[in-house]
Amino acid sequence: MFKSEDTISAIATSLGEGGISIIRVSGKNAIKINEFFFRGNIKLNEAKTQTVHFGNFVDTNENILDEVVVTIFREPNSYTGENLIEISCHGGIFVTKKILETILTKCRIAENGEFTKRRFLNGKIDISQAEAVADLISAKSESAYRSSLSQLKGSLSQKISEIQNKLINICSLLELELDFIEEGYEFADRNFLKQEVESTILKIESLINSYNIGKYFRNGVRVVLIGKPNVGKSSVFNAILEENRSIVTEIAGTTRDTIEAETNIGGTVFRFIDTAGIRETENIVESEGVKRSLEEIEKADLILEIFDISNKNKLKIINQNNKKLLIGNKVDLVCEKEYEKFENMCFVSAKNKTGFSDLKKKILEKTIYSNKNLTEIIAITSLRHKDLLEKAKERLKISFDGMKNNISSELISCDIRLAINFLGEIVGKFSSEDLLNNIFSKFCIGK
Ligand SMILES: Nc1nc2c(ncn2[C@@H]2O[C@H](COP(=O)(O)OP(=O)(O)OP(=O)(O)O)[C@@H](O)[C@H]2O)c(=O)[nH]1
Ligand SMILES: [Mg+2]
Repeated sequence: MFKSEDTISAIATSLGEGGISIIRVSGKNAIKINEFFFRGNIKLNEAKTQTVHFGNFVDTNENILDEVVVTIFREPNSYTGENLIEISCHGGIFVTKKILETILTKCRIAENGEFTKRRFLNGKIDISQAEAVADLISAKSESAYRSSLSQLKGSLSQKISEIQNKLINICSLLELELDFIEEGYEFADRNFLKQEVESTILKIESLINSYNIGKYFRNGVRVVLIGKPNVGKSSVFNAILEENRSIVTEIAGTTRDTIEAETNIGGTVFRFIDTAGIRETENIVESEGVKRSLEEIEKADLILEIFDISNKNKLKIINQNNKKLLIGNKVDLVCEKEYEKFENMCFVSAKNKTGFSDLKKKILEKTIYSNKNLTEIIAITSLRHKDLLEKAKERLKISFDGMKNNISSELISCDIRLAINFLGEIVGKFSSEDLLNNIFSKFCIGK
């Protein structure tokens, strides 16, 4: 077990006015330190683990700072695995800081994420679960919350360890062969091994592909609306958001600047961007708008290209791109037969607000549900995980080619071992200090 001599403390709740604030103290002397400042019916040193005590919190001159409730967690039954105290005081900025300052006369302030780092060092969670804690705290949508919670519960760790176990099996077979090389034994059927490696590569690929979706869960999906002037981009934008966010007029060239707004579709945050209609123009302001529209296309995760299907002159596709949905607007102006001839288009009437639930479904299909292999909500959200998966995949490809070319078992198993190590770094029971600092520095203090 990780044993740190120094005791740390920090405010665990966000600093502002509220009902209560919680100050955490963790480490060898956490209980002793609080004993020093706590005046209640019980001596904290004698209190049992997971018990709660009411009393006064005093400073070094015995002045009462606040009435508090102290919760005791004795090692190993605490968040960090060490002795840990949580002091709940009144939720004012001044009083909370005052109590922390008093405690800090006896110990030091915690660094960002240091409580969770100690939890990791004490083997209560692996590194991918620790990263999920940060994601869970910053989750702003149902999907971000669900995926980080599932990672915290160990879904990614489990998936990785399944893959690792399979690879370890392959390695043992290959390495066993080495011991009997002179006798000419071949324990493992090469075709079987090739299949095993190939199926593992596919599993890893599916995890790599889930990165985009993980990114969507975390950061939201950027959807830009483009099209010729007056086709109804701003009207469609407003209808999706169900609010009159963008100005709509019958004058072509109404929208000049890009306008952004967020809405939640199916539990994920989508950021929609209304843009200026794209056309050749002499007007300096409008042409700057057109330039911005084109820039937005580059940044988008999905493009909605809007057409006015009542106007034949405005049906030319502006931008060829596979991350695009074609939308025929103003269906209220044409008879049904007219618009059935347009293929692959999603039809709406911004005026009558029809077709939008279908459109939202298509938007989800094109983004969140585009990865058909994504069975559960295991979507990797960290670039670090993606890099390691890619490195593992590369090694497995090399070993797969090696098997095809009858390279010696020794070299093949060497590459598979490297792949196992890369996967190991994702969950990393033993990780380098640099890596740990990098991961935990992204946390807030007190976590
Ligand atoms: N009949 C009908 N009119 C619509 C519909 N959608 C938009 N319009 C009208 O079309 C005109 C242009 O709408 P906007 O939403 O401003 O079009 P835009 O593409 O944003 O135009 P710019 O910003 O100028 O490029 C307005 O007069 C709208 O009322 C629709 O579904 N049906
Ligand atoms: Mg507009």
